[in-house]
Amino acid sequence: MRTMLAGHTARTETDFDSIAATALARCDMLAKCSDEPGQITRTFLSPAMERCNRLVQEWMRSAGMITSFDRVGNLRGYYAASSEDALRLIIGSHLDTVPNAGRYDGVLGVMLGIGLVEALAGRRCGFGIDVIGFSDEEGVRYGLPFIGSRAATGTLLAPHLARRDADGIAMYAALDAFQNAYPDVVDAGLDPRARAYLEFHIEQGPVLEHAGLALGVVETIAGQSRATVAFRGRAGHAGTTPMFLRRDALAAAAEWLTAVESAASSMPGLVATTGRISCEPDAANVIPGLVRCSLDVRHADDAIRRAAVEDFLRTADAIGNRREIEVERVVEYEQAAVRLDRTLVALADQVVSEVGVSPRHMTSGAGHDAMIMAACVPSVMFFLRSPGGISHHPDEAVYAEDVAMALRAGIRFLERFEAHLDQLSESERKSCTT
Ligand code: HGY
Ligand code: MN
Ligand code: MN
Repeated sequence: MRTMLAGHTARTETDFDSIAATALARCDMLAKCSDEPGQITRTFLSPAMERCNRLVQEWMRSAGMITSFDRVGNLRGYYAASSEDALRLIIGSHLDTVPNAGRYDGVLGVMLGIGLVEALAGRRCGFGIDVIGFSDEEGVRYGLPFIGSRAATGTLLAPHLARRDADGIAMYAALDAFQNAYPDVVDAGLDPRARAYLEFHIEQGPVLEHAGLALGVVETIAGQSRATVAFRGRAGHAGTTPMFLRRDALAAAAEWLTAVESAASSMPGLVATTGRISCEPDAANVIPGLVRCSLDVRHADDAIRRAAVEDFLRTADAIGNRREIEVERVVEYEQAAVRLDRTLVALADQVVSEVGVSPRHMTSGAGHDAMIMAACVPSVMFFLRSPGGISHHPDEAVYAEDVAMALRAGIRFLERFEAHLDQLSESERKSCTT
């Protein structure tokens, strides 16, 4: 069956399989762009990110796109419309990773954006397509997620730029160095003609696999809070200090972690994680004096999440009081839950059913650039099934046939979006100072 795209013909169905294979091969190539040998770790403005960007830029150019870097290192590829000054659809995701990551989180969404342009086979739509590879979504280097999409939506603020990485390099200094190395960077804001944002992403969980579905449609993205809790006790000799005289910071933190885990386990739809912990002086024969724990709390309902965070921090205070341990806690960052655009969700439902998948609305427990972009333009996400439901792990996987399915749905989305453009009036473009 040939898909008509507003007077243009996309490639045949079988071509989607080969474009999907190319997208997956590119994910494999980008997996080699890592800051750490033997694993996939690619962080904000790192040398590995530069190698990754060079490859993606090449692929964008060979797909007929005009490429540019913006001031925060986002890589942009523009595929021109059939007419000058046309409105635009942004298709994006992120190119950075967590430490020891899988090869599809974020990256596949950018490869599918390029793949959709390739599936147009040189034909032009009635709107331009901006494919964006965001420079940082995971927040690994600066502890602040979504640097790329925040810059695009005007929410990367001065206090953020002052944050320092593990080597003490401030974000503004890292950006200065990048802009010196790339003097022709463009502004990081959205083009005023941008009217919608589309993101493809692996689900990173077990729901679609359990339901036997290749694709899902994201309706809501859960809100998240990130905090740091420090337990300050007293370091001491492990051999000479009786147990009753200790102020062991790690024992206090351990009690708190298990209290948080059991409390979170009893709150439906809530997840709480301590993924990072530091212990000083970190010696086997010294009682820990200072322990710092990260805390990541998520829920689709912001009031429930905020109440849970407060509850967990009060629990830390209570444990500290009882153990004569000082507790310093700070909520570093929070992002409200976001409901994606209903009209575009309906459009996504339509194209998913057209490719033979029953539409499944989902809440995403993972954060995505779409939750930031939604502040400026109507946004929509497709999920692809995650075999084994695993992510943020080298075993992260995706089925080639699901990637081809995503391309078929994506081409039909482009077709429908064209007919839909006039409804995305100026009013849809919320006030985004960038
Ligand atoms: O942590 C997250 O939700 C996403 O992977 N950035
Ligand atoms: Mn991730
Ligand atoms: Mn991601």
